[in-house]
Amino acid sequence: MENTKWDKLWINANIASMADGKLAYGLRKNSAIASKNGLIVWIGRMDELDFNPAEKSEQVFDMGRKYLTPGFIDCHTHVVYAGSRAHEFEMRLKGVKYEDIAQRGGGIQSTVQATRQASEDELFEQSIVRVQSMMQEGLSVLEIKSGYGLNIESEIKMLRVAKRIGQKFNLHICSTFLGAHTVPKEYTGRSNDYVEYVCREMIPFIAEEKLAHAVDVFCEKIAFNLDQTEKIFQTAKNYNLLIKCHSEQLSNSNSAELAAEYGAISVDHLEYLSETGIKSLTKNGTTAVLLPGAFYFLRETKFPPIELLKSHNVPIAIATDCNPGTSPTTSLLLMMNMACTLFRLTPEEALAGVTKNAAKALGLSKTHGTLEVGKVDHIVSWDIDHPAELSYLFGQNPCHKIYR
Ligand code: DI6
Ligand code: FE
Repeated sequence: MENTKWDKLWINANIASMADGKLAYGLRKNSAIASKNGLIVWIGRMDELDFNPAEKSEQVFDMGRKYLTPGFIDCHTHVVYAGSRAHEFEMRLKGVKYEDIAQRGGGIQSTVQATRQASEDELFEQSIVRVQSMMQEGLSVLEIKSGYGLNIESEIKMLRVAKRIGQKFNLHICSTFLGAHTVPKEYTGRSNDYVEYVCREMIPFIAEEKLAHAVDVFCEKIAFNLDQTEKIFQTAKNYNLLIKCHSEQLSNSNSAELAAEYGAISVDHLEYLSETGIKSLTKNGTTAVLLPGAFYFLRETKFPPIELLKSHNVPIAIATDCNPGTSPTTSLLLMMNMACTLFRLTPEEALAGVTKNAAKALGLSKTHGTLEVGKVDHIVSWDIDHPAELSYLFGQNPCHKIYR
């Protein structure tokens, strides 16, 4: 007889399911949730439990009225890299310009040099320190970009480390190829030749080896222009890879519109996004990923057009953008606080930004991002008295336990 027992049952819980509907946070107070084979099979009120939990489920967790949320999803990180740029932080505090540092071979180039020199094991060991820190805050899905290798062997090394991280921590990893992060030194003055290399050699190999799900481009004056970006998008499309774009971060280049026209699942940063760009995001169902850590660390003054994104119903995700140059942080909780304090999102919008909408930004909406029947049972319990505390507290981690 088929075993009809559930695998896991959480009882006496306040469940911030983040499911769409009338209830803020999709909140179900004094409720229970059950899963089997890693998927949620039942969710309801405690007074609907007309059976003995221990007879119904292999494992029973009495949550004592703790709050449960979906597992957190960090949908934009450069967490795999070698070395540190702390010395640049000191230089910038003494007034040295970001651009001047880059001119002197600092900036992304210095991380590229360190990442190319590191062995795969050294790169793995340095990166897992940051991932372990992320996991203290209820992480269940992690997007990891390449982009500090800028040649095929080093880009592959980075993507292999990303895969090993998923295996070591039993984390769901979404790998993104960001070979178009900046022009490497050996191609100085020959950016078009480098784009050809990205399109003709790197993307085909990475697609065939299934080393990445998506392709991303840094479209910016200091990186790649619109024509080069479009060439890379077209190649990504030809190889059935999802499209993302670092868009309108330091200036407006209309890359968000181009990305949306290519069916991008997300455009990211967006400080200089125009209303025309926003309309194309709505039309194409592209998610906006805001990165308050980079905004804060660069002391940016141009805010993303939050109210226009909301009025045009563009889903907003929030991520760490964990990287050594502009956002050296591993804390999604701090990003939630910054999204509210700096960008004026509500706590509910910030929590949706690291769950439901972060899943959208990775093309995972069918299986992740909310606590509903049929979704994965990635559940986190928190020592809080209201879900708003997850954005209200900063520099404090109320995570009780991660069930993955
Ligand atoms: N935008 C950023 O803020 C980072 N990359 C990007 O495309 C900067 C990465 C770095 O400085 O190492
Ligand atoms: Fe980034």
